[in-house]
Parts: sequence; structure tokens; C-alpha cells
Amino acid sequence: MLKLAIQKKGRLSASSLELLELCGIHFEHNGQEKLKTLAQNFPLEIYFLRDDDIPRYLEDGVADIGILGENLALESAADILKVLPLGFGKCRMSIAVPKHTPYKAARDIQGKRIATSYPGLLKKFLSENNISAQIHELSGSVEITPGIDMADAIFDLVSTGSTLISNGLKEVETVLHSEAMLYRNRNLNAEKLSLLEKLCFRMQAVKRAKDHKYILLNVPNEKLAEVCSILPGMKSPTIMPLSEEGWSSVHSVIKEDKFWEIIQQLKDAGAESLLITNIEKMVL
Ligand code: PRT
Ligand code: ZN
Repeated sequence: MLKLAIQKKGRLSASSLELLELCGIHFEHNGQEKLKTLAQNFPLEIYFLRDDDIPRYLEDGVADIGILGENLALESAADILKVLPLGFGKCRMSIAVPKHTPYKAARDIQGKRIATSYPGLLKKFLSENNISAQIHELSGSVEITPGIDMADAIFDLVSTGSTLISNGLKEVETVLHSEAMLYRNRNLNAEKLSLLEKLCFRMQAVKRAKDHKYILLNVPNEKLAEVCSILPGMKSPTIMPLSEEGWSSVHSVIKEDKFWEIIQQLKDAGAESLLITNIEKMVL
């Protein structure tokens, strides 16, 4: 039995549950009231925890694997291993200062008071840049501290940046990028490693599917070469004749992040009647 720790209630909870669901793993979680539950169709026990506790659970082997933000894993300095990036919970850790404070380079925070919930990562950034500053450690609401003269700058998580703006702050230094990641205990036995491999295989298929779209389009035969050169596909596109003479149907897979760019190029190259659908699982 593999023991998986996920966040009980917070930004990573819904996506972690959805990922397990898409991996075909069923379990009861009545509003996550319970601390743990057993999956019905995979040898997995799921622990619902505060995210801050997950690194220690993993290090101590109370849980075997866990989903948490890289930011937290790095801050905890726990001796755990990265297994798989999961593509959600994306954010960055940045330094921000009041919007009218002049700022050119990291040395401008020399001697300043910086509020953060991530003292370890901030200390590392300061020492790498040969800066000395006062670190004010807080457990939350860091963004309000410059406005009440508790700090001159903050070091915090940013996603859209709207929290910074609404507190009159500007982002001046991105220190690291983070996303939700599957981590594991260092000393899993062979049986657990084999279960983990099966779980990762499913997670990768789900993640890959989310990153891609399936596309079908009609193309006049004389434009096929040009259209196919735009479509990367997994190997090469599938081409089938349409019942209308001189036309073909082309099927392929394109990456979500290049989606609109490629659609425009295909239309410009003469493709018509484009149909785009989501992919549920993708196994290479
Ligand atoms: O209760 P528990 O301890 O489990 O949860 P928590 O409150 O400590 O963590 P939670 O749920 O807020 O965040 C969990 C993880 O989500 C973080 O460790 C990050 O890895 C990830 N994540 C992704 C974020 C954000 N995006 C994010 N935007 N965590 C926090 N934020 C904050 C940000 O600091 C700002 O205050 O959300 C606010 C809105 O951000 P903007 O930039 O969109 O305005
Ligand atoms: Zn937390």
C-alpha cells in the first residue's frame, strides 16, 4: 500500500483530487473531513494534511509520496526526492516594493526590512547576491506590511500579481518559479517503487493529455504539403481522403501552448472546417 499526502484544504486540493480522479483512482472524501481514506481500486491510502506538514511526513516516511508546491518543499529543506511536475499551482516567488520606491537592482534592498513567510529561500537569495537585509518572518498577510510601515519590501508568492497591485506594490525581482510537484520519501522499498511507477504512468498520461488538443481539418490536396509542415503531431499527421474529390481530412495532435498560433497558420495555409477536441488520456 502506497501512502499519498495531499493538501486538505487550499489552492492545491481541488487539482490534486481531480488528478487522482482522472487517473481512475476512486475514493471517498466527504468534504475532506477525514484525515485519511483508502482508494477503492488502487493500493493507495490518501492523507489530507496542511501543506506545511507534508515535507516532514515525507521525510519521516509517514507518507511515501506527496503533492506540494516546490516553493514549500525548497523552504522546508526536507530531504525528499522530486518525482514529477504536475502542471498546476503555478506561481513565482518574488520580491516586491511599494510602487513609488525606486528600484534598479537587488542591491537596492541592502539594509532594508523584508517581510516573508519564506525566510529560508529569502536568506539564500540574499546571500547569493551578497546583500544583507533584515528578515521579518510572518505566517501570512505579508503583502500588507509595507503599507503599515512594518517592512520596506516583501518576498512572497505571486500568481496573477493582482494582490501586489491592490496593496500598492510592484514586483521587482523574480527569485524562483514553482508548480505543484509529486515528491517521494528517499527510502521506498521495491514494492512501493513499483506502485509509484504505475501511478506516475497514469499521471503522465493525464498531464500530457491536458497539454495537447486533438485536431481534425479539411484540406484541398494541393495544400496538403504546406498544412502538414505546420502540424508537428506525435509522429506525422493521419491523412484520409474525403468523399469529395480533391480534398483530404487531416488528423493530428497539437500542443495547448501553441494552439492559437498553429490554428491561424493552418487557416492561412488553406485548411477549412477545423474541429478541435480535448484528449482524455495520452500514452506514448
Ligand atoms: O492550509 P494550508 O497550510 O494547507 O495552505 P496555505 O494557506 O499555506 O497554502 P495555499 O493553499 O494558499 O497555497 C498552497 C500552494 O499553492 C502554495 O504553496 C503554492 O505552491 C501554490 N500557489 C499557486 C499559491 C498561489 N499560486 C498564490 N497565488 N499560493 C499562494 N498564492 C497567494 C499569493 O501569495 C497572493 O497572496 O494568493 C494570493 C493571490 O495571488 P495573485 O498574485 O493572483 O493576486
Ligand atoms: Zn500552508
